[in-house]
Amino acid sequence: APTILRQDYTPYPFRIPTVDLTFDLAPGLTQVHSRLSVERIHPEAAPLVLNGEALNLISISIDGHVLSPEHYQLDDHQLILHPEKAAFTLEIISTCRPAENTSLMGLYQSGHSLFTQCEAEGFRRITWFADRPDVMSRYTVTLQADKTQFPHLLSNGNLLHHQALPDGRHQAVWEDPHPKPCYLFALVAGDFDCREKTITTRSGRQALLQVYCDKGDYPRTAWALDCLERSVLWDESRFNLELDLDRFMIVAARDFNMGAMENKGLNIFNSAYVLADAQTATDASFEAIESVIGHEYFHNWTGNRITCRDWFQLSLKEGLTVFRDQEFSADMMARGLPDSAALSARTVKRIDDVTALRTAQFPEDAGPMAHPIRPDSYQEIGNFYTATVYEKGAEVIRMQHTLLGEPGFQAGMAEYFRRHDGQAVTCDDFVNAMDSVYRQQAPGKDLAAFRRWYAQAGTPRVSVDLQYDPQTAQCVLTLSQRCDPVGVEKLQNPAVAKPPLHIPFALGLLGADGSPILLETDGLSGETLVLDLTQTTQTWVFKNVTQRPVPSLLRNFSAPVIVEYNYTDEELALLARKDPEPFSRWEAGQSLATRCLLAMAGKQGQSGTAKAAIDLLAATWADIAGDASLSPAYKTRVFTLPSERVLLEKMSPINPPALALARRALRRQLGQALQDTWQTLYDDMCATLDGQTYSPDAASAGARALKNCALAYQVAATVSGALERAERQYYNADNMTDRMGGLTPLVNHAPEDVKTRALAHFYDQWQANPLVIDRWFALQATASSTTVADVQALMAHPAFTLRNPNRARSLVFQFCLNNIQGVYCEAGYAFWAEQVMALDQINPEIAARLARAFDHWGRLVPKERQAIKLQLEKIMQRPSLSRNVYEIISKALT
Ligand code: DPP
Ligand code: ZN
Repeated sequence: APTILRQDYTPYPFRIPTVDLTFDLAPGLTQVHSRLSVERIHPEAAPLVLNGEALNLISISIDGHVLSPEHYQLDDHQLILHPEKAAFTLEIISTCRPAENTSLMGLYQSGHSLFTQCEAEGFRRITWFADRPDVMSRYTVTLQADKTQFPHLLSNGNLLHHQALPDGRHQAVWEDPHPKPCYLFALVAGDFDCREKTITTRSGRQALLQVYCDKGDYPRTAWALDCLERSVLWDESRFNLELDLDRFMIVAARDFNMGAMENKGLNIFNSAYVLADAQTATDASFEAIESVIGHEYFHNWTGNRITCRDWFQLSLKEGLTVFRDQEFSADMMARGLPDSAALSARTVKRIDDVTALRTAQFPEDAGPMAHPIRPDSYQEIGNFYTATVYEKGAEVIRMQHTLLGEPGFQAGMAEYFRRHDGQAVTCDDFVNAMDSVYRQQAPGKDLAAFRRWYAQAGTPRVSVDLQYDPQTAQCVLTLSQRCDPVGVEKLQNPAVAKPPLHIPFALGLLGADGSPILLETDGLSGETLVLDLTQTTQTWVFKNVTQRPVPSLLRNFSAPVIVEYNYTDEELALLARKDPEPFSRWEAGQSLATRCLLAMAGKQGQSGTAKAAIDLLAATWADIAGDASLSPAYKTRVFTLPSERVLLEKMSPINPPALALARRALRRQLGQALQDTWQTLYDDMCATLDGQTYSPDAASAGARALKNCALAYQVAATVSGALERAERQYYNADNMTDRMGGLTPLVNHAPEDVKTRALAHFYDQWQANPLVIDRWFALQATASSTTVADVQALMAHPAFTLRNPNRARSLVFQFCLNNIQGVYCEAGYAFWAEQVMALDQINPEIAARLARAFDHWGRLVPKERQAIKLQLEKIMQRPSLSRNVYEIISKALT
């Protein structure tokens, strides 16, 4: 497969100011009549190259004259014309086959409805076009279809008119006043329920907000519409950005590759991120829906009004928009709380975001697919919708926010819109706007070293040295950064020293009793300072430090780096009990737990090896449990041990089964050691929630989380009566969070008959709701006793299909990615390879995601490494691999 290079970018030689599309829609065969106005820019001789895939050509004409085949070249991917005029109208009539399109890119059928997905390169499956984000056009779209089968015909922008046609058909004409790249085109045809509300935007305009769903799902759309309205208000108040449309639609689709898609005015969503009510959705789902609805809405400005010049710039819109959705969720969680509680609520969100980064992005940055947030090359752009581009990209935006402060960052955003509204631009353009504000704020400083974050892959390490001199009352802090070569860098130039990055490093110092020490250095002073680490090694001297301090490092995770500092266990326990900065406080507890787990994993789960540290951890947790100033949500994060996937990154060589064993053993041990604590927490949380009707707000979600966390520890420790309590909670719950809170420990620990009865009851009750049945599959896929044979049996269940991405993810992905005890064996690896190859025939984007399950194979213990390598080679030998899977597997093998 050819490799596309960022440095090869050239502008498109034509403009296409208007696009006029007419669709005759039918699942079996759809006809598309495209009429483009085309204007040559330069150079004179450049041919007009249009992309097209899986299309059938009916006719091409220029200014009304039909072209005969000798006037164009056509192959499976391109249509090439050699127009003589400088401006002309090009008309292309073609057909495509939505019902046969299992890739879910382009126009496809889901249930009885038709949907499109065009980002990144799906539009070329609808009609021949310049399928690249820097060609922006005004769209007029005419949709024609059978009126009974497809009563709703939707596209971007405003509905111009709607009329009946002969033979039971009808027609809708939509016009989008905003020029857009074709990846933001969308159409939907189907029979839906719709919940709607008219709101008044800040400038006094009326806007219609609508959420469409399958018939019967209407009762589960209230939360989504509420989230959408709050997103509109939040973007006005925090970012000064107003909705620019008369109508904003969200449509839920059962079959969808991604989470959702920000098509202008017509967002199409995976139904998992739209539908929720107390009975069917967990607190986590409510929260995820809020975040994804916010994300797609915020793209309206960061992505749609200003879009990407080319796909290497993907993080321009994704990193920025993830940062914005993270801030939206944090603001929602902190809404109405007094300052200290608001800080704690925001920190819970920060902990979850950092955990997601460490779970998915740190491993990516250490593996064969490592790439900078602005990649330099790709074979298949679909493979670069990654945790690096999204989550690390958001961290890079957050660091700019930290460096400029909220007012400075908002000034930078305003400058970005002033310069580039309506354009397709680059990551450099964004940093230029921020840099212009930064230079004004801090004369002599600039973002030159900071820009390297866009160009370098790998997670930097910052090692910390702290020297204290009681005589002079001075504390000397030295920070040193390094970033080892990763991925392709290792092959190309393993010896190259990467230049240092600009790392905003927030820290504080605590006295032996945990009280904060005022930091004074270089004219700065405060209890938290953000140091500008821009060199390989830098030193700071803090004055008037009257006692040996304990450092609180990388507060609020001020940069996406790994900190190295030799804390004693007692120092970690002190920070976990006393650090006034809640993120570092949580981090210290996690570090202590990590020490216990790694020590135990080294000894096959034997806890004796880490007895002192485990006792200290338990004592610390007991204190935290009783700290009334901490919220239940925060405590739950403290009591959640680091996941296997986070821990794997800290082990060398990696031995996953040993880690899983250690984690189970430590959970059991903490369950036993803190029996009374769990009981108290469980009872307290039940009392807090007693008599309330279910609400997904952050405070009650936090109480449920802590209750279910306590219950899970009790069951893990086989405390007497705990299983029965879990069973009662499962059967009597009035909401899905508590139901899952009861069922999960049952599935993992209960005797076979209890477990089977509960699972059968669950299936019976929820079989009509696909999103709930996804939970049923996922729960079994991740249960510690589940084997490859069990998963194969579940795949034979009538409700299972690989064609629906959510269903494939709920069983196959969950098992391969999250069932460490089940999948790390020869049968597990063979199962994984089989599923990658099977999925590749159906849906290459989804297959390529599964293909990455063992990206870290090269760092595993030798026995596992060899077994996985065999499977990688087997996949590689497959003759008809998609470009998506080929890129992943070939990189894994180099
Ligand atoms: N729909 C995906 C997202 O919003 C890709 N743009 O991130
Ligand atoms: Zn996005």
